[in-house]
Amino acid sequence: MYNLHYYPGNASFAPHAIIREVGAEVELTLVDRPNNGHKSPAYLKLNPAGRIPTFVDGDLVLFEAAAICLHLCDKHPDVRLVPAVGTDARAHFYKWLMYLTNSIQPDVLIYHYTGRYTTDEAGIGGMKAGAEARINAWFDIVESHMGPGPYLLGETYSAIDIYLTMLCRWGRTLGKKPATRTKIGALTERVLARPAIRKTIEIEGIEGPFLG
Ligand SMILES: N[C@@H](CCC(=O)N[C@@H](CS)C(=O)NCC(=O)O)C(=O)O
Repeated sequence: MYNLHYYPGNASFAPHAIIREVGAEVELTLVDRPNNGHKSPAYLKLNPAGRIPTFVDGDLVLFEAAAICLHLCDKHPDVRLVPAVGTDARAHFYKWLMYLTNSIQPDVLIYHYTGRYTTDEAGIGGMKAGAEARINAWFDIVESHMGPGPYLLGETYSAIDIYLTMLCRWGRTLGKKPATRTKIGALTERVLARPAIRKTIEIEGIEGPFLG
């Protein structure tokens, strides 16, 4: 049985949702984030970065949400949450996943944890504003380059739609909520209507509008 160390709505959300999509058995371990449980010696043994999530399957211990998502997609190929290897669709899947994790996600983290990225307290406000502008531009690129949809890969739902929806939640306090863009909004609406996603939200106890 899989074990996922999670905290509601955190980067654990995408792997958790994929586990629900594939119908695998999972034991969830709620990280005591308010008391820095993710910095405890026991947790750091599993995840030296002290971040959430961590995935355990027997001897396999994995950190990094996107890596966990890819591994789960590989383990459950029948559910087809990732296109076949070597196809153009797979290449676009890689492109969008890397874009989400390498371009959008870091700037969202700078926006939320600005103080960690500078020693100049007076500059925090400006840095946060800069991060917000960059995040808006990144989401604009998704909106203008994702094709007719309804999903990032067109007609085919995949793991990256879940990942994008998670990042839209993380951006819900921005002046311009990511999912207010037309295509992204339609995509997230479909994702959030899926029983597996609704179940993930319910189990994590996430209340209120998911996208703000
Ligand atoms: N690149 C990591 C980022 C994970 C991450 O930033 N997790 C956040 C929660 S969403 C976290 O653990 N924050 C606590 C901290 O950094 O101290 C991943 O995708 O797994």
